[in-house]
Amino acid sequence: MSFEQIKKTVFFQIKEINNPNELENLRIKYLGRKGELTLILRGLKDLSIEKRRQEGPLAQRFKKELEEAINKKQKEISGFNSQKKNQLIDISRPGKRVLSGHLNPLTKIEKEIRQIFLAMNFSVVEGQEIEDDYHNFDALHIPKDHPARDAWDTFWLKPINDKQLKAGNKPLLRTHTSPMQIRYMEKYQPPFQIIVPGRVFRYEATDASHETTFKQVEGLMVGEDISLVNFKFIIEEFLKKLFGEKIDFEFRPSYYPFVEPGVDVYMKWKNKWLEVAGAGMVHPEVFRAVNYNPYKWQGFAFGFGLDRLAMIKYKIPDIRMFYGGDLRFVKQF
Ligand code: YSA
Repeated sequence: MSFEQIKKTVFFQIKEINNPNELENLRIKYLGRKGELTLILRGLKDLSIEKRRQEGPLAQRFKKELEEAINKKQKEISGFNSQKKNQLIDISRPGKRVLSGHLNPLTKIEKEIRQIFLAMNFSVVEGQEIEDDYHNFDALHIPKDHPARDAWDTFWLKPINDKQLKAGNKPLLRTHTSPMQIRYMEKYQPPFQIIVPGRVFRYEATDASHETTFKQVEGLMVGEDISLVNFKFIIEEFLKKLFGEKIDFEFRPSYYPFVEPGVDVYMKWKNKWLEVAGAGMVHPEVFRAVNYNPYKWQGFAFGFGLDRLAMIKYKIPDIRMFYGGDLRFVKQF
């Protein structure tokens, strides 16, 4: 075979080969001691000086290309074979541990709380994090300039149009989940019982039990004969299901403009009493704001601090750990 003929066929042949024996045979055929290319190269010395100068370098380059193509194919074939070997499963070998992610304790406790209330026939409603001052304050009987507004230090947002400049429409990050009481009652008629889990925001200093962003679970039950006794029963049932029968908690009188009477729920944390919820019987003015007849309907409402419940349940000493992003913390749950 001439040099040109070999060139035309050999690379095509290499492409078709898929086992090491065939490849070795090809190598011997062209590059072996008596191989076709070897003989051509050996014959160069018999050519005239001019022809040798012309064909010599071409033949050497071709030899190099051929050797490289063979080496490359060899690697391909051996890689393929070892891959094939790896595909055989040795079922006697110990299994490989699959690393799984972890739920943040706040997500975990929220899931549990949703289940507890669903089992008590409550519906779960989602709210919005960007609110207006009417729903966050006014409709909840907290008028502008009322000192009670100070209890909810607010992140105000920049109005994006003229409408949002007007009192009542001013945008803010909700400071509590209670505005959803208003939004729900504006849309639906009683009787009903709902919870609203969600994130809230406060412009305040942080410490072991205070964050600027935390979660609350709002609750609202409205009907014709709802009393403080129903409220007490639901709260006790909820806490028992979340913490077990042996729990340390107490109710204390409190004040919120949107309830009458107002109550706080306290639980033991790090051997101290910690407020875990604000609550009470819905104020008649709140019912008036949503066009409910306060002589016909009664209701109770509550707002639990979800982070604080999680701190007590999982014995977490500082609320800021939830948002610290330390995986060693999250992996414990
Ligand atoms: C009251 C009466 C109702 O009819 C309905 C709801 C409420 C609760 C009211 N909306 C409210 O936000 N009250 S609160 O300011 O005392 O917060 C409620 C709970 O959220 C607290 O008991 C506490 O558990 C938690 N909390 C408050 N500020 C917090 C906080 N958790 C973490 N960081 C903070 N900065």
